Amino acid sequence: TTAPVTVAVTGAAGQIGYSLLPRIASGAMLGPDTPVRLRLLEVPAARAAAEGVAMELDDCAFGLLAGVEVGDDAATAFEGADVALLVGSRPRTRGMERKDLIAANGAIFTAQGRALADHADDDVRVVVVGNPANTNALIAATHAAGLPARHFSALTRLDHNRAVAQLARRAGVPVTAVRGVTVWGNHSATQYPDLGAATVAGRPAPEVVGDPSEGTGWVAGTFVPAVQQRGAAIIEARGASSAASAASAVVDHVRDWFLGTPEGTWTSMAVVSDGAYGVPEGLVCSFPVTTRGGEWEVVPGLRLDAAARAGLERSVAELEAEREAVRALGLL
Ligand code: NAX
Repeated sequence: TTAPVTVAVTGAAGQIGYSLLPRIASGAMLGPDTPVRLRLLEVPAARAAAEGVAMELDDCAFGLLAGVEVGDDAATAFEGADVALLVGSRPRTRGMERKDLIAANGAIFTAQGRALADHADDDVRVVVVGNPANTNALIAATHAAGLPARHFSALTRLDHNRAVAQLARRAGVPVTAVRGVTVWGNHSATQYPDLGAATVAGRPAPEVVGDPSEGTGWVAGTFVPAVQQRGAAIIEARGASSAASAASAVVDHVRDWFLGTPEGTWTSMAVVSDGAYGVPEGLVCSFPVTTRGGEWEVVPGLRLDAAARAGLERSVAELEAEREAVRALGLL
């Protein structure tokens, strides 16, 4: 076995934290040979609850868990962190306007970006889950002076996994038969799940689902809105937002980032744009990426049909509006 990897998790007492922490400690995220040391960060009011989660982690007697520390100070939680999972954020409450939400989260992610730069390992990889995830990642990366923006990402893997699962179910195949799905844009209802380059057991997905032409049939009528609205459907059914699936997506995102996407396919991840596919430079946008060893590359040369192009443009417009709102608050 290797030396323990230090993983900091914010929002540790929340519902995603509760599903996520045991998965990390079990080795699902970094592999069965890598011990992990967990740092749980919470707000003071939820610190006691996070201590309770830490007690349960002890009670799991995970062989790979090298230690758990709980705190409400970002500097301490991020000290020497190799991986930082920024799950905690300020939820939207009744009467709160969008700009209030952006301001509240702007303050959190500005402070956490600085704390990461000052205390985390220089090679830390950061995943922002707390919403608005893409823009929170942009804020954190901007304030993390000295850390490469490429080492910050936002989670769109849940959207990606939802798209893969919907396609597999429609085609009547296991999810492992699906390749080449992409989620473009923002982690919001404007995201565009794209099957244009996807295959099912090696055959073009649009053909398999009986929808070979652009913008008609199952893909446009059912698949795209189902993936875009899946978060709302879970809330409707469960009375609470996605948690186990979100945690599982974080595990997948980090595992693939470090251990690599499988040969012959890619995943979706929101990363800082270098202008690829016409996405303005600097926006944190979901792209098709291949990953390995903590690095990522946007998959080049995909052809977007008219619906995908329009969907990406709409989502990018929303990302630009969020960036403008953050700039207007003086947070960038
Ligand atoms: P919960 O409200 O259950 O938990 C959030 C926790 O974060 C709370 O315990 C809170 O005390 C803590 N927190 C707030 N500010 C903090 C700070 N500054 N430092 C440390 N901890 C802090 O929410 P949960 O369901 O766990 O969701 C967490 C976030 O993930 C939300 O913003 C949610 O919208 C977002 N999601 C993002 C997804 C994605 O795919 N990117 C999908 C799932 C989820 O909706």
